[in-house]
Amino acid sequence: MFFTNLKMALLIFHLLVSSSTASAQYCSADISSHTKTMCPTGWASYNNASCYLYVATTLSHSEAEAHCQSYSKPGAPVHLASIGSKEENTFIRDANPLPMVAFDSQWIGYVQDQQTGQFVWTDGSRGKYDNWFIRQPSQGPEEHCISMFSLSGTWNDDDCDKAFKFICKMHLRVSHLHI
Ligand SMILES: [Ca+2]
Repeated sequence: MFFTNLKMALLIFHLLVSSSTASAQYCSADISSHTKTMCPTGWASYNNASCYLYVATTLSHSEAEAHCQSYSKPGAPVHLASIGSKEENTFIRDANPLPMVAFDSQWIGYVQDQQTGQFVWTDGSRGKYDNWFIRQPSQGPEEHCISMFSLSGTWNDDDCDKAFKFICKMHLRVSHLHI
């Protein structure tokens, strides 16, 4: 009886410690850019500034964007991945844990505004970096959403209704702007 109670007490203690550790991690990620930031389990971390989730489910571009947004937390918005530099593009390509085949495509958060013809990021990023595959963007009549070829990391404009795997990106350092 004593040992059963002891086991139970240890289990409760373990649960309490685990849950307080988990909240502490989210806290440091959400409220300060000065402490070490943390990505949720299963997300790849880049420069303590952003986290990426590779989703194997295939969805249209707008469904994929909505799915990514559903992971947002206060101070840590999530969208389809924006890519601001060659270094970030290479990181995203190389960190991909999903099985890859040639010309396997994944949605990223780049779309062509059909009013202006300009390419814009769904998370509002204003970077000018791009990494088009040869002869892209081909700007076919239905090609307004951008995917990344998994193996090369190059980009292609494609039909937004196609179902592709996709990459979500969580921004960790925007929270201090809203405090
Ligand atoms: Ca194309």
